[in-house]
Amino acid sequence: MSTVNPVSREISAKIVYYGPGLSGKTTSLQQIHAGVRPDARGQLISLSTEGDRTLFFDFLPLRVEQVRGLTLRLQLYTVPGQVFYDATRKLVLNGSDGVVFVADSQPLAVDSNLESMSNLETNLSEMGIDLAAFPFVIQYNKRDLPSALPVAELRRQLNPRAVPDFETVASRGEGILDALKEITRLVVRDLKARQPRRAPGMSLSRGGSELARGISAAADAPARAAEPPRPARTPPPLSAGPAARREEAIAAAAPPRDRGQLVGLSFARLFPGEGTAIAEVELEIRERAFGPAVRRAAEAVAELLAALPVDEQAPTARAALLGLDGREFLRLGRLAAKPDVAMTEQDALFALYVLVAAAVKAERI
Ligand SMILES: Nc1nc2c(ncn2[C@@H]2O[C@H](COP(=O)(O)OP(=O)(O)OP(=O)(O)O)[C@@H](O)[C@H]2O)c(=O)[nH]1
Ligand SMILES: [Mg+2]
Repeated sequence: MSTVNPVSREISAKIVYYGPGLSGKTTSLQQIHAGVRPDARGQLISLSTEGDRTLFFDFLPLRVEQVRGLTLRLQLYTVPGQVFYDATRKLVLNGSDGVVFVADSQPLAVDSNLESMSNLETNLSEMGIDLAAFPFVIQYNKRDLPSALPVAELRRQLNPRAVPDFETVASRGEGILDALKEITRLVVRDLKARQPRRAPGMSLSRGGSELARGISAAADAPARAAEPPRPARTPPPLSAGPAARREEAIAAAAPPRDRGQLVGLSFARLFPGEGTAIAEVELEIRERAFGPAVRRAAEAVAELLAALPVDEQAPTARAALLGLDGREFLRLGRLAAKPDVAMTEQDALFALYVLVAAAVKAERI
């Protein structure tokens, strides 16, 4: 799901490369990685591959400078194309802002292209998204192969809505950046279209209308794509620790009655009935017990990751899948190992922030 950070003036959006097995999704990301200036891209991370096959996903962060001082951060993901990895595809698709469908042009891939396209529609609709109204482009890949079907035939099969489509040879990088530029354009246009005229309650003293659009788009985004019906599975409980301590923490986080508005302010209220660990961390911070606060937050994040419904075992991989910033996740781990005497209020607030971010993201899965 897209987010906007008005302080750093950054918009962040997630684009997913979808399509049948062996169609060229991973190769597309590799070519983007190779074709983009090093200062504009992060590391290409491929999680759990077996030979050529993606078992989990690939991830490539990009930073695109935009006009008027706005920076667009793109997170590109691939899904595993093989039919039996549908649960992973759903997880990767969650919160996406646009999709690039990579079709295989070979005649033997006709059925798997169609199956994958229908699987995409189904998975998006389960998340409350109509593909017809979603930023979407198609790559007809492997155009270099002599057996490649005519583009008109592929269009008839896969592109009845006439979305932007591209002939690509991913293995040589041909057409890949054009497809990426187009999906980026559609994603940004979609963000703008969904923003109200004014960002309510926002003081935009710096006057950037582009930023206003971005902020209000961010405010609006969850209402559209990312409010998928909550699965039956209840989110991981954020609770542990002695019951008395929990009650105390919950009481402290309770809505203020006749106190000042800010007294009792708590992120725990984002998770009615579940934000116990958050309330505990906040209580530790209020009591200036920064070491226990950091450790409690790290422990709660670990519980949250452990409860994710994925096969992947490595915590960093789970954190990446959840959408946590890898550097922040690692920093939390380092902080938790620091001796109490060296722990600062900033450390504890940072730990609280990572925990809240993780809990918000986990709720969306
Ligand atoms: N000839 C040709 N081969 C390609 C092209 N694009 C990718 N390939 C080859 O097709 C094979 C599969 O490519 P991948 O990018 O791994 O496919 P994928 O879509 O990620 O596959 P899964 O991870 O299983 O879903 C590799 O051997 C690539 O080198 C292309 O445009 N032309
Ligand atoms: Mg792959």
